[in-house]
Amino acid sequence: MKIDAAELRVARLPLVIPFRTSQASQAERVALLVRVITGQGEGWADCGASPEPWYEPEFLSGARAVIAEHLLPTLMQAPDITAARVQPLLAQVKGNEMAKAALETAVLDAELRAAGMSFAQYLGAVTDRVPAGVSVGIPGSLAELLSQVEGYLAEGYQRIKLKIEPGWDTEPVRAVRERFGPDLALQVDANQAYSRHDARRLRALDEFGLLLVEQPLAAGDLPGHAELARALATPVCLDESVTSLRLAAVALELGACSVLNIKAARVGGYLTARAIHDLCVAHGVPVWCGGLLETGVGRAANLALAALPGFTLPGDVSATDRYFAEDITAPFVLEDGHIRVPAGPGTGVEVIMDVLERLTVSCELLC
Ligand code: NPG
Repeated sequence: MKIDAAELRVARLPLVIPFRTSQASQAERVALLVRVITGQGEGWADCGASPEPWYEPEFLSGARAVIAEHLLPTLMQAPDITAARVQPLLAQVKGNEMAKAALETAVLDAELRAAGMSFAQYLGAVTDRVPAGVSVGIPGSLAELLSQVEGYLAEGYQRIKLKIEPGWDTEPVRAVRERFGPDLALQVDANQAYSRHDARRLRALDEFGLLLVEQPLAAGDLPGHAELARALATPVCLDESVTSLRLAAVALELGACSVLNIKAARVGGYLTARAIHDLCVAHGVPVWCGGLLETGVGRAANLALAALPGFTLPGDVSATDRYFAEDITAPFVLEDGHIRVPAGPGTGVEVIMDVLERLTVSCELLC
């Protein structure tokens, strides 16, 4: 297929509850949505980049610029484009994985819709529903945290992830354990907030029987994570550190983690995400699907990824009402603690254009 035109649209979706991590606080999701228009139909993607470069070096207006100025012109010159050709064609551009992932995903969506195949089928899903976890931001108080966790558990969420930072770690974890008991599937995410000197502080989490501690140290510090992994009983999981298949292999080789969070946006798309999954399966390393507060467009594709056999831990794939009062696709709902994997062609969801138009703050057409 050939890309005739593409639309880059920025939409603002208010969050139902502000979301704070050790790095940033947000009250809305500002989404860069990519629509490719081809002779055989359209494809959509939700680019993972945030407005500020606080989670990853990439950020929204940078992603928009690199797509418009470098990536899209290259793809639009190609006479015959498939999702599998996107990364090789874009290889001259270094980094910018989220921007590349958005284009690969939109092309894959168009390709699969034209072929009548779902993302789940294409990626090799082995289940039609996945267990839902939920990521709980850093709240204003312990009481607020306990009430949020209680609410999520009442809704049926099967795993709770607490955001932590120095000064907000053992106390909230202890409080949640004491209140909800030892059987609660519980993990923590530091978003790089600790340093190698904090090993003792992190070791204090060992007594709580956590599933894992996610990204405690700086993204570039793979040796530090390896050292920490040897010092902790709690399994170390990587997120921000792993932006490619090569880095996933290096991390496993160094023993820098024993669990991996896979986000397709962070690694350049669903094809690399699947390759990292395959690598982890070969190494016996469990993986789970991370989230970036995606709209329904991004969540649909994440659900397909989370249905692959190596995703043995519940992911950050929650129901729509955990994020937004109004989404740009039909809502995803919890069914007995699970979310259904879309089965229709492509991502299997349709964008509700009048809602999207209302939430759009800018839109540019490139042709
Ligand atoms: O459920 O989509 C979700 C959110 C999961 O905690 C989550 N995401 O650090 O992984 C993260 C965090 C995040 C959200 C990071 C938005 C950056 C932007």
